[in-house]
Amino acid sequence: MKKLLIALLVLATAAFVFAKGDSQSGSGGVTRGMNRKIVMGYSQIGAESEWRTACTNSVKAAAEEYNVELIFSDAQQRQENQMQAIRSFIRQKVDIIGFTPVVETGWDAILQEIKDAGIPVICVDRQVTLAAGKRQEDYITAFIGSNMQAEATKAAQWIVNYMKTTGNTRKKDDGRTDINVAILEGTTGSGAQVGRTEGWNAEIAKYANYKTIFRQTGNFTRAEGQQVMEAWMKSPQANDIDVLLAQNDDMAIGAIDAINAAGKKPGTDIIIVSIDAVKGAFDAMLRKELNATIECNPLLGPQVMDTAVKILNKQPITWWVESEESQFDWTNAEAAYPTRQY
Ligand code: GZL
Repeated sequence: MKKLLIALLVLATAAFVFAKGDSQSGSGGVTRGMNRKIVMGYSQIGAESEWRTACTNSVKAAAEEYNVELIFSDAQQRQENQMQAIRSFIRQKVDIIGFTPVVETGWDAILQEIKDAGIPVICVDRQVTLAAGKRQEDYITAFIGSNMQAEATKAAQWIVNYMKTTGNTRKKDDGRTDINVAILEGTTGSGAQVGRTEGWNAEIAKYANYKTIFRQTGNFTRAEGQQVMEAWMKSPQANDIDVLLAQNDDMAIGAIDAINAAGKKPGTDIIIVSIDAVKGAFDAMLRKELNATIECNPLLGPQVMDTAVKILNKQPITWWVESEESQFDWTNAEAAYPTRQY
């Protein structure tokens, strides 16, 4: 009897393992919404920030969820690596290509190669700028990402409102009306840096008392944001900085370390607003070291896969569906934190 029970247990376990293995290979069957499994080549720019990591994780998780075979390439922030990866995707005859252009320009030739190969392409997160007379829509099947100008407009509006009420403690002390701004820009020439610079400049130009006294790229990384801020805090104008705009949270967090090291109080002596709304920004807001962050949604994976299926099924799509985004500061960060997903 005992031997029979052991035999039955062994058989049951074997059946389960086979089924599980089968269900996995079975999931090799078809992509959700398709009658076959599609192959997507995806060129990601790198892993420079919390935001980028969240975006990559979202794309990979969504590929699993949709049962899309994902050929994923990390370009280490180098455009030439993206070109190589995309040419490899073309050679492999993938069904569809997804890519985040590290910078806006230099894509005309490769987009023509993709078009000649008859492969649809989804641009994710950052946009491209093509040669004069060329339309993105004629080379890129769909764009999925945020409105970078709008994010920076929100940042400028938040700063102006805040400095009118509580933020400008210095104005009371020394009667100055000018508000001096330092700006940490993202990767030079990237769609995020170009768009956020345009959005901020256009909005802040409405207020003559805002003066930009520092502007430099921190390349969207914490380390470079810290290095640049350290240099500014050692400069003769260190004490003139009223506001810091960081074009992403990682640079703001690095700058906060530098401001603390210089013996000043981030969030009080220097009012800081950044963009992304990653968890690190919420931690800094709860420490009262970051004043506000404007959300930029990295959880684009599901939209990428859904759009890919629609394109390959020749269903109608909207070329750009702008991400829905919020903003956070000391009035709502604590309540929002527990449900944040990145
Ligand atoms: C914005 C994205 C930017 C983020 C940074 O959509 O391209 O790149 O703001 C990231 O954190 O590095």
